[in-house]
Amino acid sequence: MFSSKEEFKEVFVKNLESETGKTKDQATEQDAYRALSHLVRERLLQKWKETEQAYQTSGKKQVYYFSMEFLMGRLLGNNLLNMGVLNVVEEGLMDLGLTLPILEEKEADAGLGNGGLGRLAACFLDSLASLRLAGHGVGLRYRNGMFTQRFVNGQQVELPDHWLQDGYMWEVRRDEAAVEVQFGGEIESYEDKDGDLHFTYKNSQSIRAVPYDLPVVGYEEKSVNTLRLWSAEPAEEDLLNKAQIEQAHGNFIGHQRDLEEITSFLYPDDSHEEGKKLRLKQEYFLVSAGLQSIIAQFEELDLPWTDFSERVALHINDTHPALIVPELMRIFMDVKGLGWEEAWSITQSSVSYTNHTTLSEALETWPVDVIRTLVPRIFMIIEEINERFCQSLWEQDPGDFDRIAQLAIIADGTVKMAHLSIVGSHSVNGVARLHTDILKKREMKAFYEAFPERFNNKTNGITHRRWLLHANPSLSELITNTVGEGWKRQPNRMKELLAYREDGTFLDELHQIKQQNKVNLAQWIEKDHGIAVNPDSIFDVHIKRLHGYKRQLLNALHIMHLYNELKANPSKEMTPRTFIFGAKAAPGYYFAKKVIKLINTIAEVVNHDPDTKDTIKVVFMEDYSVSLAEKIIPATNVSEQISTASKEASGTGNMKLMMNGALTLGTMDGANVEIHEAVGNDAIYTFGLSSEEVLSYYQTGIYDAMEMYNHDKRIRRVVDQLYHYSPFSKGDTTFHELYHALITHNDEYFLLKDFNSYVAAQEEISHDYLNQRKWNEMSLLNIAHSGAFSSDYTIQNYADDIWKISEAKMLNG
Ligand code: 26W
Repeated sequence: MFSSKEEFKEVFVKNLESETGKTKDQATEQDAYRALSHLVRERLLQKWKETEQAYQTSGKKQVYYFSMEFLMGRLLGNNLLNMGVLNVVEEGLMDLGLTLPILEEKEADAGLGNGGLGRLAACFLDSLASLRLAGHGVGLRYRNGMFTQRFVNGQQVELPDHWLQDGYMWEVRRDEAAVEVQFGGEIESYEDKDGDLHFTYKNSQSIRAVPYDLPVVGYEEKSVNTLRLWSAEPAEEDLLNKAQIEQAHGNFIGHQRDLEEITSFLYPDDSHEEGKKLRLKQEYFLVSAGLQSIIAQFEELDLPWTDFSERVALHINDTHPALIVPELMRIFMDVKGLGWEEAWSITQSSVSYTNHTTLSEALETWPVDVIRTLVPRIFMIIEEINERFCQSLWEQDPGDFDRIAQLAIIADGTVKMAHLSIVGSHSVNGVARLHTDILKKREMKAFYEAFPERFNNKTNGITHRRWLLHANPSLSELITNTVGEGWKRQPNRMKELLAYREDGTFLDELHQIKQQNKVNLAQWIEKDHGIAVNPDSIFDVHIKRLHGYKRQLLNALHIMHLYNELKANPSKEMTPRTFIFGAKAAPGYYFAKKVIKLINTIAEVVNHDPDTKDTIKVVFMEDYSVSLAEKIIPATNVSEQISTASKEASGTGNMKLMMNGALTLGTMDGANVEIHEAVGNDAIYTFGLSSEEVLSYYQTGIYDAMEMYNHDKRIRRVVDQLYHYSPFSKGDTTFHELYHALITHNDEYFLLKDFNSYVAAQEEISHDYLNQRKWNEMSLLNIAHSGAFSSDYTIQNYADDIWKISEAKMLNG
């Protein structure tokens, strides 16, 4: 792209000056960011077009990953890295008196996701492009992404995220590919002269879907794939009609707003299905627009419909895009004239589905009435799918009504989206070994028994390019200097680092890098939060969505416990710690917001108390996001992965932190189990109930939180501090709900049950950290074994087992 630093400087300055009309010295950092991004984007276009052509002409299958969320973060740095020009650009900018990381900060995060599920989708796109696989994302262009979080009086306040405000550098609007999506109205059917049934829509509302494409640059610019984000606009015809009717009423603007509302914001909830009509509208809009454009592309190939599933794989990221199944049926039958059997067989062999959670409150179901009014034809098709499915169950096992009732897609006036997804797919996967086992043995047992061949596991992964190469350049450099370049394409080769586990010089270097990253983060914390933290303390990090099952409250209780110990004995020996939190709570999740308030209150107390402030510091970092994660993760010593066993489907933060040399403090949950297996028992701290134990407690109902409280002084002390007068409660009732969750509601997530083993594990950490040599060796083990969790391997497995796609050859090599 730029053969030399000098060439880069020349084009960059020319670009900057011609775009802004300012001289280089007059230009702002924002100007420089824009000029640089513009330049990069321009240079990508050629490869992007080539990739598209190569895919279309190669005759290979393409996969479309449908997801309501893509948590992309910033793209500039990552694109420069993948294009192989990061160093040239960084050095060139330096000559010009500019700093790349500062320019990168000018880009707004594309925060089009809540958490794990959305970030996984982003990592998958990076791996698809880097492995030269023809795979694209299909999503929504929300005008407001994940809300911006602020703390006022220690409480979370949500501000809208206007990420498109200054114009987004990485999108290309494609008017020519716009399609229309129909909502509502009534369905009328008529028979033609051959006796075939046809359906027409009366009074339905048409909404224009306009795609915006984002380039997804693969490593070494092997290929540039596409993330297509759909935006809702009023359809022209509809606008004209309505304008005529409504101008008199002056309600025209309101009408336009209604139509655009569909892509106005991301639902900020990742664990409770809200059942809001607008959400269902979003889901259908995504599915219908996405499928129409994919089908149009397929039709350009002039192939019979029977070839569809050999050319196209459609993946649904959780059940949110599950309407793919009936929508595909609708298009095949109503628009393309196929019969049911043929349409069904093509649909099933094209569609696959990933489940990301077993939390029952997160499983999507929609009231029949809501679906019927919003998408009447789709509802008819779902009914037919359900009827035929129940019929086939009956034929397999006549008279087993229980089984049919259990598996039916429609039951009790609701449509179960997970059932629709399983029935309409050829593959169903969980996201970590334990999670998939739980699906098979419990949550989806009856389906597993009916269709064992459909179920498989695909343990999650993360892109080592963003999370190591980009986020932690100094560690990456050390790895490269030690084992060569090979690990960048074959991350498993990080295992070659194991040869250095007893090499004092190497371990010292590793330590130095971690220390420097901690100093950098400490500076950031000081600047942003005004809190001075000690870089020699243990950086203990808990970053993820705020949720009961993720147990940030357990971490908080432990800090209260440490405070109590120090207050009782100020000269007590304690390894200094900095507890760092990052988490957003769903706006309507009352409990979660109380936990934020509690942690901020603890911070106020311990950070200022002369008996504790030099030993414990607590920092709750505002507005946790992908780019903030990139700053925190390289500086972490301890990775808190303390979910109630069986609840965290996989976790992916656990992998990012391990890859950056943090030691996991975790329960045997999700992918922690596989991390434990990879690093061995001596390089991880595990504690707490097993998933078997948790599930059996839920079954028997014999757990008694009150008993834990009554029989354990340390537990009683911290729990009482929530309810009675304490330095934290200051005598008011702010934290009573937290007390009630633990005592009155019997501690649903077993915090009290796991408290003592958690404290013991933390004590072991405090002890081990003092032995720097041992700590660094454990850290090395984590880094060395982390390559296995690169999403490149995960994606290769999806490609081989589920999608059946292979590397596409580019036209010019
Ligand atoms: C409709 C409301 C809603 C929205 C999103 C319910 C549930 C979700 C997601 C399934 C929540 C999610 O992000 N799940 C996480 O997915 C990650 C990627 O597989 C896993 O690593 C996490 O364990 C899982 O919690």
